[in-house]
Amino acid sequence: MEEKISNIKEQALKEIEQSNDIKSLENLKVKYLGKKGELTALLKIMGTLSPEERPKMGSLVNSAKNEITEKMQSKEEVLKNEELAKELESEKIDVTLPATKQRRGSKHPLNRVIEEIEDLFVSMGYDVVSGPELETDEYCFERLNLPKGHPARDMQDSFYISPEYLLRTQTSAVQARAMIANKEKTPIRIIVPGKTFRREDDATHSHQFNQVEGLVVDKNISFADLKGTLEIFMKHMLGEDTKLRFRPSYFPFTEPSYEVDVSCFKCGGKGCNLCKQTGWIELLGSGIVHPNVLEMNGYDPTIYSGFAFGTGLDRLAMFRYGITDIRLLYANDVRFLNQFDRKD
Ligand code: 2NL
Repeated sequence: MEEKISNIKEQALKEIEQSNDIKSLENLKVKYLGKKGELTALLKIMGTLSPEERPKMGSLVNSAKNEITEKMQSKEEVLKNEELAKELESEKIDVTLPATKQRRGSKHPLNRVIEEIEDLFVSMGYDVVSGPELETDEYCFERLNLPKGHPARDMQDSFYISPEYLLRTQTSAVQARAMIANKEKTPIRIIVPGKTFRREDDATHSHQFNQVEGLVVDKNISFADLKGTLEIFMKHMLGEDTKLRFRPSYFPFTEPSYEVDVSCFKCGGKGCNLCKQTGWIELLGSGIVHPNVLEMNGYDPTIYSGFAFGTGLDRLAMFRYGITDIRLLYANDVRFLNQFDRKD
């Protein structure tokens, strides 16, 4: 019996020592200490021993049991630590590795140009105003000195959705609204960027395009104000060396009217393929607000005067960034757009 206890104990200690995971340790616990375990079996046959032998054997079994339990506990601790170490190892991160680069969107060149223009004009005391894209005939034409039957209405074939409503052909309608809304007739200094629509669709014309128009109405506004403002505008967008040229033109809402050319930013005015050897690029329309327009929108033309201008943002963006094909602005090709990576 004594030897049997000793054998079981030695065998148990050996197996515990050799076990290398918690699961097999659990199995050993059942095998040796469980209800049907080997030591428990020995305790059960105590009754068959002589009364003298019983206490001795009892104490031997118990101490074997204690020794095995203790060994098991310490082994369990060792295994648990090993498993924890493995887990930590697998979760290890190298904080010195370079971060994976996060791809960010880039701002569309048209939006960049719009924001740049807004910042410039706001810095000069202008408000940025917007209005409906679906306009009434009244605000788009009538109030801008384009009565029904006026030949200039044919110049811009428009998208009418009813006899009264159309998609605005120019943002001027918003400016007429601003004049009407200004009951106190305080000075007006606004720019209106926005989408405009015309019924044409070919290689150089899109049915939808972006425009920015400016309007200043106050007492004593003269051509000098228009000239100075457009000079600041164009130099800011295209470089300090930019020169301006005012050519007489016709718009129904201004008198006199001017088309404004800028010196070619590519050749500096010498003549190249971009400016078709002329040294100039046509970029803006402008003029002194027609007295009829002032009057129709609530301003006495004997007291007030104003200037206005308009330009296509697409062309401006193309010149600003050296883009040669207007379709790139609307193709949403990321290879193109990523070149305008955000710096802000
Ligand atoms: C162009 C020409 C222009 C205006 C727009 C305007 C607006 C009011 C009164 C008078 Cl409310 N004028 N706007 C004036 C001259 C030219 O735009 O080529 N745009 C792309």
